[in-house]
Amino acid sequence: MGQAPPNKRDFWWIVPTIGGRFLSSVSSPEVSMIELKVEGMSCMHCVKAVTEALSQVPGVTKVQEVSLEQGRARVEGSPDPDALVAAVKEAGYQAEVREAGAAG
Ligand SMILES: [Cu+2]
Repeated sequence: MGQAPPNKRDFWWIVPTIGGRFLSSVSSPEVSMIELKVEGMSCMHCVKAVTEALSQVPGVTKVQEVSLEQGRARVEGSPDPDALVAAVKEAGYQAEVREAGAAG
């Protein structure tokens, strides 16, 4: 009495392994990509300002791209799209959500 049988001890190794797998497979589909159309950028300073504005929106995990030539921005994460637009507008540019969906 008092000593756990070997089988029972092994069981505790299995549980954290399954738990870790479960968590990582659940969190990845939550990462989505949102593309914005951004108007009014004319130089690299604008790109930087938009990048910084987007990166500060809650839920944004990464600003993937802000393109001056194509007038667009892409962010990763699960932010409120309206908050992204508001952040860009606050920085002094026009924005609208082009596309929101799960990243490949
Ligand atoms: Cu500029």
